[in-house]
Amino acid sequence: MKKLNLLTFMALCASMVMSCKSETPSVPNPIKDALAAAVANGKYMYAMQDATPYGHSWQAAPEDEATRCDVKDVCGDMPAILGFDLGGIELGDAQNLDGVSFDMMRKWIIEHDANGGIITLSWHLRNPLTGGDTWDVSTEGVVASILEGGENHEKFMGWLGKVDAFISSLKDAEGNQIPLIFRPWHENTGGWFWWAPQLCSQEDYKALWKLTYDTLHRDGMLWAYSPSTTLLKEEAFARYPGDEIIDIIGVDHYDSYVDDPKSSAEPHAFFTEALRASLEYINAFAQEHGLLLAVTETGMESIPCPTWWTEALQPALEGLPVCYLLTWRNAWDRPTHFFSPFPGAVCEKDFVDFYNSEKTLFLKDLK
Ligand code: BMA
Repeated sequence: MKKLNLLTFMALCASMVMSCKSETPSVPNPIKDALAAAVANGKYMYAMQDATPYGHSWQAAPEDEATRCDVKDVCGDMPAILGFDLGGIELGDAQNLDGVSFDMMRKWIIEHDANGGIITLSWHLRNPLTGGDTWDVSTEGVVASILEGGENHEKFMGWLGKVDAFISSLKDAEGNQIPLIFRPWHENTGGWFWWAPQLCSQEDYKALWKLTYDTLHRDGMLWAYSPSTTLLKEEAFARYPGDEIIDIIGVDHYDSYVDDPKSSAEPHAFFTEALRASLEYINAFAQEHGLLLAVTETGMESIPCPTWWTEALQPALEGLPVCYLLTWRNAWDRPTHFFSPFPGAVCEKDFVDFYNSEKTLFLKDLK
């Protein structure tokens, strides 16, 4: 992270607006400043998951010199934030669960940081108790088994060690640690990951966060808590790990509308209203706890609506201090599994309008 000077300058004002996380003297944090500056200026950054390893019907080869990206092919600019996933690193795999080489991931992270961009990492790790995947919810007590005293504690500490080694290897040209947003244990209010509420107690879930933070935290790292969408706000906050750990709070909220968008005058009203309602109560919590607010995951699979970006997504964020929004990956090998535009997508023109909107920040805006 090197070239955030413009936004960093404005962050001085932003830091006065935001309430402080704690009484302790704050450690300089360029990405926190840049995100706060975006909010202070009424803007939000655009983030995309797996924007560089592949896109709709293409995959990068290790020998590719230039970095390609579906979104760049549409609007001529890179996302401000790139999201990558560490799932698979825990076992020492060379590629993550979606076939992304960790060596290539490191290369893109270093390049994006050098260009002034920001990185966020998620972790769809395997189930340490059953050996199944991250969606294996067949057994209770997985989290309890990896906490101190649990039968899988040593094993899990080894897994955290692999993550620690990867993060440590993210250095810029001057040898400085590249700052990043880490977003583990996400969608914890849903029932689909092994850290789901039906499989672990609130105390164990919070202890998992503390163990992860105590093991991996270093200066410049921001921690994001992102429950999946729920209209029960008590559920979203019951497992909140604490202000001493969390910097960013958000929600993973998708538009699952599947019918012909032309069949109704306002086909996405439900999504827009529901996302907005979630963001409103999360924002109240964020203000109370001195946190940044984000839409940590969103999108509409296959984006059949030509105006989804400007008419479904943007109105949900209007007037709220959202610092970034992330749309999910465009799988190269699943033609309908995409959440971001590519040349030829029906929402292509609308995405350019989204790009040109005075609210959005892409990579060139951070320079
Ligand atoms: C999900 C899907 C999966 C993928 C996982 C982790 O939402 O995209 O295909 O393996 O995310 O990236």
